Amino acid sequence: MLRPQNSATRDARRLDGLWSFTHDPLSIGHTEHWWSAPLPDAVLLPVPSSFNDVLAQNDLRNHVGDVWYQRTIVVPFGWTDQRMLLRFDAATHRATVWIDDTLVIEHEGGYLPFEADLTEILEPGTSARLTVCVNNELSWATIPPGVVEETPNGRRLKTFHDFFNYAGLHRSVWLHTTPRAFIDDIRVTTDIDGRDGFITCDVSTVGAGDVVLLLHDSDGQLVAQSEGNSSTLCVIYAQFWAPGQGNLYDLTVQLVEGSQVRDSYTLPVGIRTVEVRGSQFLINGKPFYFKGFGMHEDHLVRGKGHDDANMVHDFALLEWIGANSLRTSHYPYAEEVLDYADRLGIVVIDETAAVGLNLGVAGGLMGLPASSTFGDGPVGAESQSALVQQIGELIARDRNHPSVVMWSIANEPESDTDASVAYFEPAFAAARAADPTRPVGFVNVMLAPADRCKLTPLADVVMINRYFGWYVDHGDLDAAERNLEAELRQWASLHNKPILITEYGADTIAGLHSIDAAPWSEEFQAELLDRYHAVFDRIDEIVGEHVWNFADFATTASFVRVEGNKKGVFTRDRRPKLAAHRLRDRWSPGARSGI
Ligand code: GCB
Repeated sequence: MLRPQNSATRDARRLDGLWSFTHDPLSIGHTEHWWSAPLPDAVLLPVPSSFNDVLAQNDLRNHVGDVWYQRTIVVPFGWTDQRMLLRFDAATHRATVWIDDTLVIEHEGGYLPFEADLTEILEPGTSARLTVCVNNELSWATIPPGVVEETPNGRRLKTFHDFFNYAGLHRSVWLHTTPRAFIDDIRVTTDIDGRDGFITCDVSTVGAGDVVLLLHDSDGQLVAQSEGNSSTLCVIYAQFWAPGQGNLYDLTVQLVEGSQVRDSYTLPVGIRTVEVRGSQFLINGKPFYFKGFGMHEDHLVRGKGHDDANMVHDFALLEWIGANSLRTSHYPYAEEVLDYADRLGIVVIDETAAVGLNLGVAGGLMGLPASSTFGDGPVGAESQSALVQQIGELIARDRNHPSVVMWSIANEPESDTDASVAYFEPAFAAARAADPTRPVGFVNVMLAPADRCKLTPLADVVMINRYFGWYVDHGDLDAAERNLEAELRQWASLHNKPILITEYGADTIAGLHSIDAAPWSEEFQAELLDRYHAVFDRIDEIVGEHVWNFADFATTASFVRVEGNKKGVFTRDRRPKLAAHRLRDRWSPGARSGI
């Protein structure tokens, strides 16, 4: 599914703005056919945005169930003889969509796009009522999992992940066209030989016409061309995409019939290679060291709603601090983020929304007996096929982004049981089948150390989250440094793979200072990071460090959270804590550490 774009043959209109909105605490919208008339008790709510924090209403913030969005769409006369499509960049976690009284599409999975073909439904030159029911419930069958509980105070959603369950229309909604004969999909893979680059293109089309490929460099010069649905373009003396160098070419794909261009689509392409060799992670054949963060799509007021200003500012802070990479913890981010990472040369680990598939973590933290997640546990075949489907959709969406260098199948799942292997084998297979060019991994949790983790053999890279000094050895940085080093050396000796530390950090209240670096103070966070870095610098197999987290973020309330998770090195409104300056000293080009 190609993203909407304006081209000589295509029209794309964002439907963003204020939509009619109502929430449905009694779950009566479906029985009352709310799609067939103006929504009852509607207010105006911005799209894109999470619905939770925009209005000052507690019941809406914590609402579990359906919410309804509605607006009028106008179809231009000029769209006669075009295919007309309605696309949602995301609806969290599931959506049902009507045009007037006709149900046109349903989709499950809160962070990936879907679209309905409305060609037979819309009439150019008329308008129509668009209604969307978005539901934010999770279950054992969904990715991520959750449980809806009935309480005397209403329905509550119990989640097994550490971020607020923001929901709604988080990303743009589009009404767009393609010609009747059209370019359906494009897949590019790239290779390098010396100073030359190769772009292999596989194009699928519908309807009559031949495929023509034109490649322009950033000055607009035509540097290569070819014909046919499958072909390879060669770029002599190519400008490669590389970390810190977002060199892109414009690949224009045309569907041509005689002398007529029937359809035209332009895709930015970066030429680069990714490879895991022994314990090294190579980009363009050179060892790469990840410096950066696990992040969240999380901002004041708009929650997980995408916003270009916030995105550009977050990337500006990444540049300021000297980061070269990020992980889309713990779900696929807006495509705008990947586009921008492509342009800036920021390296991305692209993660699914499979977070919370580990009942041992909840039990472990609460001192409860461990219960199994898979096998005898509650997570079974339905969840497994939801994950496989999500991996397919994720890779179909993101495979052409040069910034994406690795797929992360899951964050901190149960991984020390045979049942976890049975659950994840099809997920790894699906990722490898959909994309043989990128490494695949998952993020390991402390409960499954190197000698017990059974999923690591399926992965190309070891990605681990460790909280020595915080959740264990709390406040004791000498013990933390010792135990971290012992554990990392065990990983290095048992698995011949690159090791990337995908999370480490400490909750820190901005403005809290302490001479003796007490936990929660800015000094403690900075010192904890220093101690970790000293260990990383002593172990050759470590290929990167992603601090948890880039910024403070919202979570559900809990006695271990002070108005959210405070492990950010920036506050939620993006002010640097002491640790941010410390990281900048370490990461900036030319800094002392030389990593
Ligand atoms: C983790 C999780 C992350 C949490 C973090 C924490 O291991 O992957 O989602 O937010 O720990 O701060 O507890």
